[in-house]
Amino acid sequence: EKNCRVDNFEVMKDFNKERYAGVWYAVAKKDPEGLFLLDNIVANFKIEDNGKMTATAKGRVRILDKLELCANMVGTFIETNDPAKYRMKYHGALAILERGLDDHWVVDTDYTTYAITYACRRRNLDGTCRDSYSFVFSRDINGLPSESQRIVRRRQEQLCLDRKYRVVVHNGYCETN
Ligand code: FEN
Repeated sequence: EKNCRVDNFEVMKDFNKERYAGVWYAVAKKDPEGLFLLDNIVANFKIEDNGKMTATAKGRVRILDKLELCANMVGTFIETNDPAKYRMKYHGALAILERGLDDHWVVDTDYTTYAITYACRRRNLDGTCRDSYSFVFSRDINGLPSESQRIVRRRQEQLCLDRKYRVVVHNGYCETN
């Protein structure tokens, strides 16, 4: 029987942040409630000299209902007992952009092709997730090979988020804006 309790979700075993570093293109996402990055989402993970993981993320947002811009977001990652489960403090380069503290769980990755991340912001009393977001990342802006797609699809089901994802468009908007 299927178990959608967040505490039972499996995450990447022996997660290696050094191998995870570098550029990842979001190719699909499941949105949380409220404001979020729309598309053209590119993340760049780094390991700082002190060993801590940080990341920048760009993505298109729509503010004030009609103004579009590229949000430059900055995240710093706080380690937990599980190497694949981080707390991510993030803020935007512009003060109007949202800031917050989210989970950042690396659910699965092969480091060279795909990654799938998960964040549950709010839980129901039964331990299932009330408000989550998730990214499917690819090293290749053009998407994932079908072998990786099959793996990702299975992970999405395990997160109880199958069919909740949308494709993330990359049309160069954040290279020029
Ligand atoms: C992640 C990759 C690693 C680094 C970071 C990531 C997460 C970024 C998040 C961004 C949220 C942006 C929002 C923008 C916003 C995991 C990709 C940091 C979680 C919510 C608006 C829209 C409209 C408005 C004000 C602000 O604030 N958008 O009027």
